[in-house]
Amino acid sequence: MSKKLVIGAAGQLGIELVLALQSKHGIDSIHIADIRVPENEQVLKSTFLHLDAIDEGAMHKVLEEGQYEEVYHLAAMLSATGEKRPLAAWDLNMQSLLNVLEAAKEGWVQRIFWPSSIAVFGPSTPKKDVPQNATLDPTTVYGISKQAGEYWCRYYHEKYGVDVRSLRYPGLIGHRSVPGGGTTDYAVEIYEYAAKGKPYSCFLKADQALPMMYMDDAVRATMELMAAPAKNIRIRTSYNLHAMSFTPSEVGESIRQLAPEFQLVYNPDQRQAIAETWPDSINDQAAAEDWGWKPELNLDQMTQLMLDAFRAGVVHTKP
Ligand code: AKB
Repeated sequence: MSKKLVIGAAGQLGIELVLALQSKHGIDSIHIADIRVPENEQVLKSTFLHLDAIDEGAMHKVLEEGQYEEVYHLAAMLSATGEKRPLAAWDLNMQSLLNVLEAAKEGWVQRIFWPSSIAVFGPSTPKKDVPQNATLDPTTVYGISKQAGEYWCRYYHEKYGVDVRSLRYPGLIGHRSVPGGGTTDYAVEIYEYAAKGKPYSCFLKADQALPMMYMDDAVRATMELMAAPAKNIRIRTSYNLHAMSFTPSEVGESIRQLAPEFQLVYNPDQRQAIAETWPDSINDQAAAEDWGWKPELNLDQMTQLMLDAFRAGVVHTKP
């Protein structure tokens, strides 16, 4: 039981996590699953399993046959897309999680990682330095599914001893994969436009601060959480995680230090209303105490890395 499976391997986080797991454990130790084929040659060197995560029978067949040491279950519909298809978002986000938890209860999986999000917070949560045990008050279906999922994780841990671990990710910013359907996606797109010398129209307001994290920090947090001794994991709902907090206007200023001609305009859409319910910054002391979490990258360091990567043409292209 030393194999690891990433479900949702074609997604923004999936691609990045598979690359990191491959380089740590070897290509053959990692299996990847998704309903679509990942658009990344390196990722596809691992065994690919076509899987609809909502299909209980198919999921259980894969997990029983695979007998995985670790399953990273990342398949989900994010906040903005989820508001367009609320019932489909609920079905995907909940049913797929329950399929994995049941498989672990059967003993087919030793350890599960499942992502939660800052979307569990809402209007009655404090805006700044949100404590680990703050009120959860989600306003999106995505956020409701993450809140419910957190409690399902704790339930399976307490009732059945399932070793399931989780992080409340902020907006994730990376250049090796494309985000899809999130409220924080602007913070990836903006770099791609800037690197290509194109003006960017931001779908959030200039002063909308949100918690964000460079992808390498997020992947490292995930792997450190999964490598920690089970006795250290005191929180079985989901850990707060923080790295930086910035507004679109601040990221624009950071870009202009390296690309002075960059033009940024604002055309807020329905995603602004979602962003307004989320906090600015998060207190992640519990993660630091329990398994040593410490972010490494700040906004300007991330700007340099993102612009360099997009300028070198390492990645996807949208603009
Ligand atoms: C989204 O914007 O929906 C996600 C998230 C914060 O979980 N990036």
